[in-house]
Amino acid sequence: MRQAGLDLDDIQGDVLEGLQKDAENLIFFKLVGTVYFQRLVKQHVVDRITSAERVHQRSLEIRRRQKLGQIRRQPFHGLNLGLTKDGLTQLIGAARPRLDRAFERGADHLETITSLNDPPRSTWLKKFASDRIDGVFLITGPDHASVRLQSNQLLRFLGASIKVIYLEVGNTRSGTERGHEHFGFLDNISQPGIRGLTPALDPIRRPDQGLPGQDLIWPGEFVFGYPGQHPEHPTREGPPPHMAASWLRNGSYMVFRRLEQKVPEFRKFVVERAARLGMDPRLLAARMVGRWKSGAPLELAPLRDDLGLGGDKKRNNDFEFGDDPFQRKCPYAAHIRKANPRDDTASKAEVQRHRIIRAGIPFGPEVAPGETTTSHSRGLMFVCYQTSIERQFEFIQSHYANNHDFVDGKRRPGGGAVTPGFDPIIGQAAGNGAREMDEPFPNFPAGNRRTTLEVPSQFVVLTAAAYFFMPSITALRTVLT
Ligand code: N7H
Repeated sequence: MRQAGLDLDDIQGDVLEGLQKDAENLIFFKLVGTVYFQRLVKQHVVDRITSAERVHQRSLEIRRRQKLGQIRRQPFHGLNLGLTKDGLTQLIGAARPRLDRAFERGADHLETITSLNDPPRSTWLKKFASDRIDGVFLITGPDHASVRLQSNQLLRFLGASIKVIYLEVGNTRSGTERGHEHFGFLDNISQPGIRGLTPALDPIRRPDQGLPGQDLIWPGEFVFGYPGQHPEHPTREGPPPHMAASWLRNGSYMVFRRLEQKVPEFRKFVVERAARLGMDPRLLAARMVGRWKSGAPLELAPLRDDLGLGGDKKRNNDFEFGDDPFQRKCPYAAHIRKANPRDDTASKAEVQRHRIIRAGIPFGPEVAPGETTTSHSRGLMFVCYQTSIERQFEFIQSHYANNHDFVDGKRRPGGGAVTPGFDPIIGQAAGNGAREMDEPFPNFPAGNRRTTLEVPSQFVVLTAAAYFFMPSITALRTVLT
């Protein structure tokens, strides 16, 4: 069921369903010959940009093959291009329209860093922070070698028109860890469904969901030019987000954050604290995330992992938090309960206006035998899409994850007030201070033991960040080049 008007041919492929990737090179560059770059992009790049339509057709093809039991896939290469505020200014001049406030400020602005409690820019990767970043190429494929080959070809086309500031190739993990991020948890389970693109599995009984538990969101939350969410109703159509210029249509904002993960330190912390609390370390880690490593959500498997549930797309996202009012199954501060509180606040309509589409990829090597403190940089190249960086990504980071009072208004079974604490995965305290999370030990199915988890340091550390606009393919062909 495709909504008439969702112009997938014009939207870049990473935005809605994500370029299918086992490896991805992110090439951050500065423009050095703008006019030359514009000519080369028009000549060699625009026709190679992978559209959302191609990605969508590829997903359908993968599903068809899976149904037939065919696991071999044809290699798929993707190419997308994003531009920062500086890149847009280089291409169309200083008199260009002003976009989203957060985008115009940029991820490396002191105000942004302060409002998100991010580590200072002086601690970011030296190379990344060494010069102005005007844009990013996303080059995806089945493995490092083919992605490097595609990247080299692109860089040859572009010659001296750009200077590469930083590049990094990420890849999905292999074997039984495929699809899992570096702490070991299955990722990419819960994404918003897109009205007009994601089919409802059960259109009669659940017309507002794609897969069970996957709420359908109006596309204007992620791509310009379409209706967004209604501010007061969780499923009704709302107005399209404001566009500063008509060429923003079919474009989207991309947030990039290179998040280093201190895996050996995380593992050691979990084992030590679990012993202190007298609980299984796997349960403690699951209570920090809200899901078990298999992907099984605590709301449906509160005490032990359930591998069948974890891998079952029709069941592993089919839950809300409202019927767990005392965090007996899943702590209020667990990463997924913070990042998408579902029905846990006074207004679901409000929560649905703070959704993002995630499209990141892990980077760095596996933990080496004997690596007890991190000696190789590894983590997640976090990428997400939205039409307001301020209302979507930044809101989740600052008002949910970093806010120890969120979700507010919660009570103990006996009536006392609760401070839920920080998201122990991505929450950041001012000045890199210590964080606390309420109720690491489960009081399930009953019980009244009060516990607090103190998290003295970050296991997820920001090492680079930037905000991009992913223009429509038409804008890349016309206004911008
Ligand atoms: Fe998170 N993790 O391993 O703990 N994330 N995340 N994330 N995240 C999710 O449901 C993780 C980060 C969201 O709808 C899962 O798909 C790690 C940032 C949202 O129920 C796991 C890092 C932001 C969801 C992780 C990281 C978010 C989500 C469960 C950094 C935004 C969906 C898999 C290194 C500010 C919630 C799944 C929902 C899920 C982990 C970053 C947001 C396992 C390790 C920066 C919205």
